[in-house]
Amino acid sequence: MTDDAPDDDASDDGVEQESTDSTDAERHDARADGGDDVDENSKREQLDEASELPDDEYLTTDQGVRVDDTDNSLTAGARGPTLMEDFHFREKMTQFDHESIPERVVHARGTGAHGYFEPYDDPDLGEYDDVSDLTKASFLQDADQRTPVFVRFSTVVGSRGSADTVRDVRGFATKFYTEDGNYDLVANNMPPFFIQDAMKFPDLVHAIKPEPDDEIPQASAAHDTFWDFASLQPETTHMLMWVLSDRALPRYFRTMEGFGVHTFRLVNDAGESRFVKFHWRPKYGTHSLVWDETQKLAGKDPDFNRRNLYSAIDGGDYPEFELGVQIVEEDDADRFDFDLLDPTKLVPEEEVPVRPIGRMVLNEKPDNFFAETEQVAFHPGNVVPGIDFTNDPLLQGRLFSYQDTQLNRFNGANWDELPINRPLAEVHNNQRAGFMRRTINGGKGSYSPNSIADGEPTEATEEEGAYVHHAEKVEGKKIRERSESFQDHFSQARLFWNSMSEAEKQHIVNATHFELGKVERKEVRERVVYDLFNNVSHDLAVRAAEGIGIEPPAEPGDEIADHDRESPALSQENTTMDTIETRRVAVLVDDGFDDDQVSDVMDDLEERGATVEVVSKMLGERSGADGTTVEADKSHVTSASIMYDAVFVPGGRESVDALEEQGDARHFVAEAFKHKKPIAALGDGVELLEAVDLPDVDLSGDGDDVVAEQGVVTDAAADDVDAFVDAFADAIAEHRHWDRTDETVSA
Ligand code: HDE
Repeated sequence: MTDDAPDDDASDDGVEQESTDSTDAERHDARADGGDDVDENSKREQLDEASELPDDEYLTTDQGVRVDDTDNSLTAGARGPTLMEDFHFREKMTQFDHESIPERVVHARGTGAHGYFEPYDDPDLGEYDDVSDLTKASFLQDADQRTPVFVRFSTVVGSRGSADTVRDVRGFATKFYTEDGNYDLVANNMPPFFIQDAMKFPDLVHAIKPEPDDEIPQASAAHDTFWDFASLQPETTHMLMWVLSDRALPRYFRTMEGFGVHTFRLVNDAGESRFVKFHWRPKYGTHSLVWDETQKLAGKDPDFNRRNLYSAIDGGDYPEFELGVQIVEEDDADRFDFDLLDPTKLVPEEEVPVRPIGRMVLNEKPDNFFAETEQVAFHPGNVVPGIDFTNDPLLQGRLFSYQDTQLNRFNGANWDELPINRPLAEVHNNQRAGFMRRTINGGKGSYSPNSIADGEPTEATEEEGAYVHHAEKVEGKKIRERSESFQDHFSQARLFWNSMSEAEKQHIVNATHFELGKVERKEVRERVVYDLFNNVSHDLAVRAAEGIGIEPPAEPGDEIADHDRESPALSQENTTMDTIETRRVAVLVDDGFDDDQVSDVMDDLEERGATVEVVSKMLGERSGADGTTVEADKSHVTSASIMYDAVFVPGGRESVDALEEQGDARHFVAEAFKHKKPIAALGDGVELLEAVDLPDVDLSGDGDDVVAEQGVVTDAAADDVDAFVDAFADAIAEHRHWDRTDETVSA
């Protein structure tokens, strides 16, 4: 938005122009401080305005008529037929019958949050002093300017009511309400995609969705049609590695990376364009659930990730992500052994580092799921000056699909007027009709060129802030052909496999046993292993084959990607592990716990930023040996170790004796151990760990110093609580302890 834009003048001097929409003035007012800078509060104000409740607290119909009885239909006699003239009944039922809109064909299950984005003060842009050298996008320039955002996280395959913890790609879509209009970064939590050309998307989605005859299975790729498709479409191989890996099982949305997938362009004021890959990096590290946890959580708390997003916001642990860019000069694009336009490839961070340029904080829950999270409509084609497209054939197809899908979801073209989709930037154009039009546009000038509305709204020049597409030179014959440079399907799949730690590799192998183990057709299982996996890694192919009843291949495949390259950035073992902020710790107690140990350890962990909850057999108050009381946050029936990142067992004779008797308490510790989580015990509490018989772990049974082994921290003497909490915090920061040898049940 530039100061000399003709419409600004119009609204500033208060003269109502024929072409000015009646709601534009309201939008203008809603902008923070009356200034030109968009503030993160202004979207909130706009939404509050839209949801303003009337002063009258009486129940009314949609026509504003007060209602006398909303419990009984109007009938002819107390036991007689219902009368058609009961307008309140008819309206109430009609509204109910039409309460849903078509769920998204993919990404149906989602969770949203409001927040803001702000560029960094001193962006570490290497050779670029200033982000303006890279892009003219105004919301990326000024560290003092906060841009409101709305983010929707989603799973892809399952229906709206499916579980949060399924094995799947996660969507990570962000709408930036910038002063130059809305910009949508519609990203996923994995950097490659399954296919190279949008033409294949309906086939991919038909194959991975529940099978068409019986609609089984829900929210899962573990069935014949998906693997049949994948086995015949080798370009899926790199993405298959990601989907089989821990990345497909994120523990919380706020500890998940995001990737723009495609190569986009950044364009600066001088019209210079560079290629860019977008990254979101979570502040507290990238973490995953283990498979066994996902299965149990799907029953015990199918809203696990959604609930956590909101409890984090409620508790002030605002989810935070850093926006980073990988920049490739246009002249440099040919230096890779893959094509930058191929969306099944990533740019290894070791070759092109990710440069942080700003941060996003999610600090507010939506007020209404339907109006905001369900009705938000993203579109990768929503860009602002300074951000542009490339010829990636997947991206090009998306530019059609998202607009089209919104027409289906909203039954018309006016979805962008809904409060959650409406830009903060002013809107002036000649579109003024269609289903459910909300704006009442005045005047006769609804065409261009016109003279009767003084030619307005007028087109802007580039200097006045108009979006001008990058003038890329394009020529070619009309053909249906996949570029030769898109043909290597195995090198990056191998790069990913090579980069995994041994535990991560084992998880991928375990995942193949589940996913392919559910495939009934043996020839499909064979094709996946022989034609795909065996060209990634012979080791992977053999280990996968062993679990799914097919003959392990004798030799590596003919197209094996024979290199030993690794990219450490791909392994979650290299994620942030120096903080316990926002981690959730369970304290297991019963009556008679050691008062000091409970309060000292809880206080210390909370001071370090962890969230600590008391878990006991039943809800209610528990009393310590010295008479202090704590309120149980959760009972064994409603919780389990799978909902926490770590477990602490304090001492106290009576409490520990009671816990030893409780199967649920013993199971809590044993299960946390199996899932490689940090466990700590003080004083008598160590006895509960002994009762569970944690294999091959040395406990401080002889009462000496703090012992920390494989993430199990104990101090039976309980004489140095500070040292104990230090060791426990180190163990929590590490997240999981893969060195545990117990393989009785694989995690
Ligand atoms: Fe989407 N995708 N997609 N997608 N996508 C949709 O749009 C589509 C792709 C992504 O929270 C749909 O509004 C095609 C890649 C997210 O509302 C639909 C192709 C990436 C969301 C659609 C792709 C995404 C969607 C369904 C291949 C990562 C959820 C509902 C050409 C960069 C947005 C809707 C939200 C949603 C089409 C591939 C991310 C049908 C045709 C690659 C995060 O339009």
